Amino acid sequence: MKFQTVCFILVTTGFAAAHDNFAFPDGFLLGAATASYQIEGGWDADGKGVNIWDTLTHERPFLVADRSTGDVADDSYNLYMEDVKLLKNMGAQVYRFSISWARILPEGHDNKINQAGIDYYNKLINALLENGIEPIVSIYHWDLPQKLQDLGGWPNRELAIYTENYARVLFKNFGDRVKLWITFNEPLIFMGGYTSDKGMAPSINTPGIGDYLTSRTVLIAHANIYHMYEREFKQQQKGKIGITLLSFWCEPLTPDYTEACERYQQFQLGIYAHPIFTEQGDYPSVVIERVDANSKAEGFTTSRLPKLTSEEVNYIKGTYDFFGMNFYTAYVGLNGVVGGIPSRERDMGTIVLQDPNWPVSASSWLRVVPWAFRKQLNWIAKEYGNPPIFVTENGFSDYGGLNDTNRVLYYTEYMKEMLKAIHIDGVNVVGYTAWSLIDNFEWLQGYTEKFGVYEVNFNDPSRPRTPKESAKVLTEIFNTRKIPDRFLD
Ligand code: GBH
Repeated sequence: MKFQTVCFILVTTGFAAAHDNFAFPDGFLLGAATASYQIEGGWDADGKGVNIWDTLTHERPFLVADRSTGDVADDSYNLYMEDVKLLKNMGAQVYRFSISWARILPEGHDNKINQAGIDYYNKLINALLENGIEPIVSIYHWDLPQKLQDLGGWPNRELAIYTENYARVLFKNFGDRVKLWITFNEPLIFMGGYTSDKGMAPSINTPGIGDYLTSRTVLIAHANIYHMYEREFKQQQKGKIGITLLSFWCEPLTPDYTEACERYQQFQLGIYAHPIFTEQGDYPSVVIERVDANSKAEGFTTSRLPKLTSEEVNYIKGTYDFFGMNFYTAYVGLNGVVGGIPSRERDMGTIVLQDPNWPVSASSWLRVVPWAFRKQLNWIAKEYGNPPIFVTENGFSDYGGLNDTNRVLYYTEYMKEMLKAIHIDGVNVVGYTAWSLIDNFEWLQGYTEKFGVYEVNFNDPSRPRTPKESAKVLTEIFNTRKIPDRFLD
């Protein structure tokens, strides 16, 4: 009898503790995310300049799965109040959106400011704040002004200065109210715009060269913005600056391939995170060694990896207040040489595959692997000294429909793994914004892959937004600040 009572107490406290593990800590920020070109439309409205995605969709429509454009998209340029209402109804504390550079500076440079663009973002920011939602602003989410691409785009290191000047305009105009800033979204992906003439904008075929040139410009631009904010704004505005980096978990096919996955991490994440988030700074040594060696073997006199000077290494090191993390999926990794000569893939020397048993989404690259989220969070915490991590994107694609059960499962399972990383492993995760608030223009996949928790009818000129099942579940999670019991096993 006595024994039974003891057992009962142990079981119930164990149960309660397990459930507390699925609650969000005090101060943890919850919300949703979007990006300018994917939702705004108004591509030529009120003085906006042309950007590289306008150019790609207009001049090479065959690159987009459904030959669609972001000309109108969700029409958030006009319907932003609808978006604010959705966020408010969900109980979102934060909204992550990006600013269209060419809407603010039509030609990319700060000599000509488009007041209508400033007005648009002022209206959005003020509406968010009036509704108790804190803005998180991405300075750059892939829509480079065409005029800067005409100068070579990101491989041209002068862009590090132009970006600083653009960011200054944003801090001056919005920094009194915006306190969380992200310099870049996923440079790993947009540097891919310089690796193929069938890929992302600007869709230029200079693999193994244009991408590495881009990484240097982006690192210097990021540091320029961080230091400029410290010098000119931080004392008064008291905001925080981070960068958002994409990574995938790499699970070694067998323990023999642990090195292969480690290399994969350094080539995807380390290229950007090592210079910024480690004590040592600079590109990871494995990246430097392998690109240098391959360049030589390929007959290049100069390495394809443009080096950072020791001044630049010191200047870039430590330029962060938080680590923005986008996370979607995982791969299985092994040794192997793939990719053209030259290319980053070949330099990396790791092949990645997806396990056919992992559940699929509508996106070829995205399978559902919740446990990988916890592993990747731990990898980042360990490698970079447990920085504050803001999960700026996480989400699932399907082909549409309001009964999005698979998206609900994706969110609840991934959030549970994140909460284990927080409560059990001690990873310092401070916020989470779901990708995405609304269905939108999914880059080269156009409108064929849906990521929204609100459905948007793109055939209706008024672009009505309707909650999916996932919006309802996120609403419940945002309001109760825990994973509902029915999703706990
Ligand atoms: C994020 O990238 C982006 O930040 C966001 O804008 C995007 O909407 C979201 O994820 C969902 O993809 O078009 O077939 O060439 C995550 C990584 C980068 C994966 C682009 C898909 C393009 C595939 N994504 N990649 S394709």
